[in-house]
Amino acid sequence: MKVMMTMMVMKKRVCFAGAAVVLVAATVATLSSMSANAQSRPATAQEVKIDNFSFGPATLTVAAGTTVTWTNRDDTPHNVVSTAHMFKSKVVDTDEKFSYTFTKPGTFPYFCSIHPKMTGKVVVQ
Ligand SMILES: [Cu+2]
Repeated sequence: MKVMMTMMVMKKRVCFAGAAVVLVAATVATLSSMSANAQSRPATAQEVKIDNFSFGPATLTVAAGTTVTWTNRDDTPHNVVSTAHMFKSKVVDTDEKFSYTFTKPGTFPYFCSIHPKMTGKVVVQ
């Protein structure tokens, strides 16, 4: 009788371990299909953070049709001005945003006209 009980307990453990493996495998499969989707579908929104008197990332590469949003995380007001006069934000205060949608391919440099040493560019593919 004692042996039977031990066997049952062992069976339960094996069963539980098996279920755990299936669960982990299913999770991994879901996660990898999710990241595959993210890679095959180009993002339609991208962000540039303004902090410590710089644009990050300084060069942002996006697909045509992407809306880029600049968010000022600095405690100083900045703006976002296209070198080629394609767009110009108003003064963007702390935690404020400015967005622009890039429709055609090319390289679009911009700067902050309040602090002209702050530069960045968006590469549209
Ligand atoms: Cu600035």
